[in-house]
Amino acid sequence: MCGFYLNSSLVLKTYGRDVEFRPNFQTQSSVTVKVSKMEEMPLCPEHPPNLTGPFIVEEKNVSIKDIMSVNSHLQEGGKGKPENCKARQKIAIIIPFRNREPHLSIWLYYMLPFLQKQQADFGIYVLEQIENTTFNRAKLMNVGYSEAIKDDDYNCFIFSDVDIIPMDDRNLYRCSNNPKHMANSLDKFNFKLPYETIFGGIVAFTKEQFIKINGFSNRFWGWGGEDDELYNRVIAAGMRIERLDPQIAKSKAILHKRDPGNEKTGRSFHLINQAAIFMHTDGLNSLKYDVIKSHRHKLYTKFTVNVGSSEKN
Ligand code: UD2
Ligand code: MN
Repeated sequence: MCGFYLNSSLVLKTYGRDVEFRPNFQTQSSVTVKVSKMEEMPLCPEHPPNLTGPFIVEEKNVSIKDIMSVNSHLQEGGKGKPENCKARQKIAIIIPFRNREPHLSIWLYYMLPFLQKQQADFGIYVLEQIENTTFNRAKLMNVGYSEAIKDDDYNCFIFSDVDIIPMDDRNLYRCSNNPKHMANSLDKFNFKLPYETIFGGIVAFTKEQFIKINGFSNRFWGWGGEDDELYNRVIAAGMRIERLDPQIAKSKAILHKRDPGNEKTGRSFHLINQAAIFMHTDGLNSLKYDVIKSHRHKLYTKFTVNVGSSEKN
């Protein structure tokens, strides 16, 4: 009793609020071991050592159960990190989503092993928009960013369509000194840019870069325009975009019909050229939404959200 008393009062003085954990020596020592292991871990190399280059991406039926069985070491919520080194970036992958389960399965099937091979420290976030509202891809991206930063200390955000998968593991899923356009070499466009300023599909921003442009516009309802407006924000903020060598950036875009609820309305298209003005008031700082449901799946974290409707915005 005396020993315990002495120990706990000592701890009280030294550790303040942690006092209730201290009498348990088991806990104390395991925490110490973990901390020192992290401190000792070297930084991961800039170029992951085990990359093998091009691979074939097939559109096949894969079950979530099968994907789970080969990714058993992931943490709940679709989080992974290298075991023996400390990653240089902490990456949130943000995927806008509604009724695309087969595409999400293919994406996870290829991307979870891909990210681990690249020694990424990552979390996967699926932002699902509720039914009966016009789809708003850009707003879902802002919601994904906002929820991800509440969840973990990410410093890199990769905003990716659910239907694009890289075909070469040298295409590093990382942020750069400037915002990066990563869907610059798609099979459906013969691995060429359809136009020079295209900025759709997959883009990567550091936290600072994304804050600098106030995120995406929230005002693009239905298909199209939001990616071009984003490009204009980047330029207006004095940044430029980067792209990888198209040979390495080769990616598969799954072909599909336009989804119901994501028709082209074109009503926001006049905003594309006004990005420099509206980016200050329309974006992360004006974002409103309700989380209807959040769910930590083994392979991803999903937020089902109400982002409102075009009529009210
Ligand atoms: C192009 C762009 C895309 C976006 C879109 C216009 C490229 C390579 N892609 O893609 O980034 O700018 O045009 O908005 O430049 N989604 C759902 N459910 C839906 C609707 C959309 O999950 O009902 C998600 C899904 O992640 C999808 C993404 O939104 O990949 C973009 O929609 P899309 O695939 O219909 O657009 P697409 O292929 O024309
Ligand atoms: Mn698509």
